[in-house]
Amino acid sequence: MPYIREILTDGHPTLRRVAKRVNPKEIREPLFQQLIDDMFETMYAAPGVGLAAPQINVSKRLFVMDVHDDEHEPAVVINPKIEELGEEIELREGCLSVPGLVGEIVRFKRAAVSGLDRHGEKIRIEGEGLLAQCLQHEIDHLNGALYIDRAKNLRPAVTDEEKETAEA
Ligand code: GNR
Ligand code: NI
Repeated sequence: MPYIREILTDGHPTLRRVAKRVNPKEIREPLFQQLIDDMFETMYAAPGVGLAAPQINVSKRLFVMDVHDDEHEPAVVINPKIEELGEEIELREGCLSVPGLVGEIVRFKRAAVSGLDRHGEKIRIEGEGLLAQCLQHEIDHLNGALYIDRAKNLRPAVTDEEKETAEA
């Protein structure tokens, strides 16, 4: 059964490590499948639109995501490679590992990620808006970066909009 794992917060060294690539042979193993299930469980409970493995103290290159729109299914991406597309825009952002804060960050408007799914099959996800923002945010986690490293106007979430960004 999947269970909710503890989400690390800023200050924990695992959040600052460059996560290790996953050996594709490991993907089929029950413990790895459990990790994926637990990541979804933890992301939905938070609630959040994405969660990277280092946030639950697993320094491996994978993340889960569910932006809750009609065009994109919930996804797990293992060993992701990102293409940043289109122009840059400033967006409001939050992170489950930096609870209660929001700030503005410059991101690419569109992004695509290719990698492996939970069966070890190749996948590619491309989009704009929150999906593109989330892809870039999760890749940053795998590289030991947090949005607060580059954010402007970092502040406690006060308005309803800010709270929504801060927690989901
Ligand atoms: O749930 C989340 N919401 C969010 C909102 C704006 C920009 C990025 C994000 S990702 C965040 C979940 C999280 O911290 N993933 O690593
Ligand atoms: Ni985050």
